[in-house]
Amino acid sequence: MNSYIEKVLNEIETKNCYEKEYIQAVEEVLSTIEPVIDQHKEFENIALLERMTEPERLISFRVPYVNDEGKTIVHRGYRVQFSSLIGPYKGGLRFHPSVNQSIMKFLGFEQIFKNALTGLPIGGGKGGADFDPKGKSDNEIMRFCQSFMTELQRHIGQDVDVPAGDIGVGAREIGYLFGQYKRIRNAYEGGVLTGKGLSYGGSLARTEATGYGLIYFMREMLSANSQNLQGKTVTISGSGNVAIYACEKAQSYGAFVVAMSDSKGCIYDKNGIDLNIVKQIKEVERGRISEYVKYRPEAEYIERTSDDSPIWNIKTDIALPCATQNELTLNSAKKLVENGVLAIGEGANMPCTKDATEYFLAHNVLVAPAKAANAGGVATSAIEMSQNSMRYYMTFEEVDAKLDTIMVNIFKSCKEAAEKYDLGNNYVAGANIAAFTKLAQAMVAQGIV
Ligand code: NDP
Ligand code: 2IT
Repeated sequence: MNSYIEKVLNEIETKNCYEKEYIQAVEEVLSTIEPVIDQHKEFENIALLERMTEPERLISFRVPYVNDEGKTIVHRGYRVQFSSLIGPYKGGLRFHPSVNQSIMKFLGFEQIFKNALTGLPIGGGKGGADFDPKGKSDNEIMRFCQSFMTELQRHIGQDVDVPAGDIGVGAREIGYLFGQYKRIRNAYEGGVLTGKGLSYGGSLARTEATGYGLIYFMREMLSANSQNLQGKTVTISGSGNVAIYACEKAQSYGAFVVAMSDSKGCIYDKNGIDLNIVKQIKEVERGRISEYVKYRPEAEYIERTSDDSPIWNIKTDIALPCATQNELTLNSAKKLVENGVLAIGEGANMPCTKDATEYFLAHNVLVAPAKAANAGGVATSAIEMSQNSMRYYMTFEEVDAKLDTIMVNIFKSCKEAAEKYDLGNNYVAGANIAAFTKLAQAMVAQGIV
């Protein structure tokens, strides 16, 4: 390995020894950009990698709220303002009990590269709290969001840092967060949050964007390898925002989606998933995916019993991990390859473990890497910001067409970077190299900051 990369990786492992997801995300990027670093000996002297891997700012704060029983609960909130190199910090908020500093930093780091790939003027950030919205009343969610925003508001702004949704943060949470921001700041700063409701500044197609974008990227990747989605069997982990709209778009291209999941298990419907049932259970009732079999008794529910999700044991042409980090392990990768999988599309952030990704690439499975393949969500957030600045709304078709073009261009960047460095169809390395090249140029241009 290049000695500069090795030195930086060693320092990062020592300095952040408790942050395993963060180390994993950095290792994944640095191990693939070696050909670029080899050509730029000057980067070491200006500590380019050290600066790129150190967040500009990391904020951690107390979030107390009173639950419906009158008890006070304290959570920990975060915002990692990772990089403002090419635009205001931009990235989602995650509310999930697993949230910690390592997960925030890994997501913030990934976001810088993803946002660079979109070609739009957005820097990278991420935030959230170790709060579980599951089973909470609307009033509890509202009080939590208000408390979270009471602190967060002093760090964000439409030209400073623009949060959005992620796991556990959807339209309901964004509404409560926006209301509290506006109340405290006494200004209608529409572009301070994205993923807003359509009645107060949201963009058409933002809800669908990440899932649709994933399928647009998959379409491009398959087509570059003489394949297409028509008639392909697809399995999709998760049943949240990304999974649902990936399913919708895949079905519209004639793919046959047979399985979806949540953290407790998966459903296998050999006749094809009825997405209206999934939407009713998840978007309206906020229920569990297991309830699907009540509506479709011919479908099967398989409970999860280990780290290896049962969904990856199902034979499929295309697997779309759209739930969470490290949800697709080496064991699962082996099973998928044994069953003849053709392509993987990462809808979630870092869903494949490093050894799983390496196994796929070594067995000629096409991999659409998260930074590129799920960038349609944040790209459409940037389109929402520009609509807010213009005080104007685009139609669904206009936004969707822009999203499609952005995904086509992202795939092109990944492919061209892979070809330039003789990496064949390794789009994982291609995405990292394309994004890194752009960021490095901006970093050199802006001096030592
Ligand atoms: P949602 O909260 O809408 O859905 C999350 C889904 O993932 C649920 O089905 C959930 O199941 C499942 N899940 C969450 N945690 C785990 C876990 N530890 N193990 C197994 N399953 C889990 O989130 P999104 O759909 O918005 O996000 C999904 C992924 O996509 C995340 O990795 C996110 O970072 C990424 N992403 C999201 C974007 C967006 O625009 N929303 C943009 C780009 C990436 P359960 O209900 O049982 O918890
Ligand atoms: O991981 C992601 O890209 C998101 N959760 C979306 C971020 C955004 O600002 O829309």
